[in-house]
Amino acid sequence: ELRYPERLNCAAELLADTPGERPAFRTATGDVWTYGELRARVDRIAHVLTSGLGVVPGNRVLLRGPTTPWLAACWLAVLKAGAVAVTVLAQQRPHELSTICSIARVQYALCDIRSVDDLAKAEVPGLRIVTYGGDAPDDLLRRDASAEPFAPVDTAADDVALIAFTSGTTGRPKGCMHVHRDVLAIADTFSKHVLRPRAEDVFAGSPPLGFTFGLGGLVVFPLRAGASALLLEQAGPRQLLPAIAEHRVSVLFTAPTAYRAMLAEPAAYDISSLRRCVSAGENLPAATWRAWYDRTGLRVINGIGATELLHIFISAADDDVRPGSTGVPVPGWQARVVDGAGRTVPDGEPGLLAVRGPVGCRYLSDPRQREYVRNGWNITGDTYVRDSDGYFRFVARADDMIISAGYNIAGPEVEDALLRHPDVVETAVVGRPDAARGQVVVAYTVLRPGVRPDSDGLRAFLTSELAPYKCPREFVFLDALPRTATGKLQRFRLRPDADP
Ligand code: 3SK
Repeated sequence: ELRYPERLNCAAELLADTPGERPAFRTATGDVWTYGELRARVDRIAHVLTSGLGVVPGNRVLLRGPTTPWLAACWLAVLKAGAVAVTVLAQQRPHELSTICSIARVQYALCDIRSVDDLAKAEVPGLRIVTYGGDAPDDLLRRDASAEPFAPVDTAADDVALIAFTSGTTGRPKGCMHVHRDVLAIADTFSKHVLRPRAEDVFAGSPPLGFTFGLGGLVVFPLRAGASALLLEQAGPRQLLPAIAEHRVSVLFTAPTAYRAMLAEPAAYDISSLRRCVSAGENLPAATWRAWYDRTGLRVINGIGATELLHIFISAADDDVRPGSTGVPVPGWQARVVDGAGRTVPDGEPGLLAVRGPVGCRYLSDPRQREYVRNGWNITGDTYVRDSDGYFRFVARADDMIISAGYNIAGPEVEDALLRHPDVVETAVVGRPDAARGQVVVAYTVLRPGVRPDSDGLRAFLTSELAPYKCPREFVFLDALPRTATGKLQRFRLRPDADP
């Protein structure tokens, strides 16, 4: 069981122990921030927030900008000052930003100068925006601020530290509140027991800090381990490979799409520094796991996480990995597969994934709390099977099952099979309403550049991989699949009744 003191400021704790001369953050252009420099900059920002702007504990402060050490320092300073960080994505547009600010009652914003236009257009009443990274006189970094150490605000372990927004793949955003204890708990469960980082590790990856997958993987876990993180403003698959090679990255956090895209690149980079590769954000098909293993000899650590639960709660590493399975509950977590009434279903049968552990879902004034938390269990919205050996296997998002002529078909199973075809780069398999069959299976597919679309060839390939009733009736070829700003597939946009 995790035990933390009743009074706890997680930012102070993350910054406390590592010797000042050790590297904390690096950038693609070669800047290195030591722990000593990070501590001094965090303290300066905390002084600006409190003495300069009048921020008091509990105030909500929006953070927006590309992934840089300054953004990470602002996040740490907000928490150290006892305020609540509301981290958003650089891609979010004025309307989304104004909804988030209104739900979270945001009063202040620290914004990278390059991302300020959309925030200004959001026209949030009373919002005080302070920029950083530019040369205007009101720039946060140009303000006179005390160079004295900033004494962390004496927060309780149960005080809210951050509000992370999720819209899932559709719908009005939900604000998930997480407390100081939660931030350390994700490091002391998944990171400590599954990832097992070392102080010499260099972390890097693609998820932005506005997505808790990135916040954990690129800030909380490296700092808790006294390690360093390479923070990349551009972290697409094309930038990741050279960055890993140049900065000798050893721990990689990214999503299945990025692993596939990196595999599609020529093996021109020396990525032998990698020792840990984490995949989350969506399910990692066995075909992708095997292809990465064949290319690198590394066993990807697959995981399922949720903004509601802050980070990963089912996973496996090293010899415990079973390709195609997510893994077992992370130490500290419990998981079950249940029916609609909350009863455990027998092993081998699909049902709803229910989990509980050191972090729980607390939506900010949202009635959907009652759907997510039932009898103390968090119902994640995923359909899973628990195998008899205790491994949890993803089937589909609960609302992504296709029912065709009475058969239940999991879109991801068909996708996994299609991804074994050498010409297929990405695919999403959905149900389309059909008068005769209820639904028919349609595969939206992205092919390797230059490959001619050939539905018959793909169908012939699939008949040797899957039962015929699972094979798509139709193939639609696209240049790219629709995704959210955090890279999650938006299946609903491929359904014929989707909003345009
Ligand atoms: O939403 C997710 O998929 C996720 C995965 C890992 C860690 C955190 C999150 C939010």
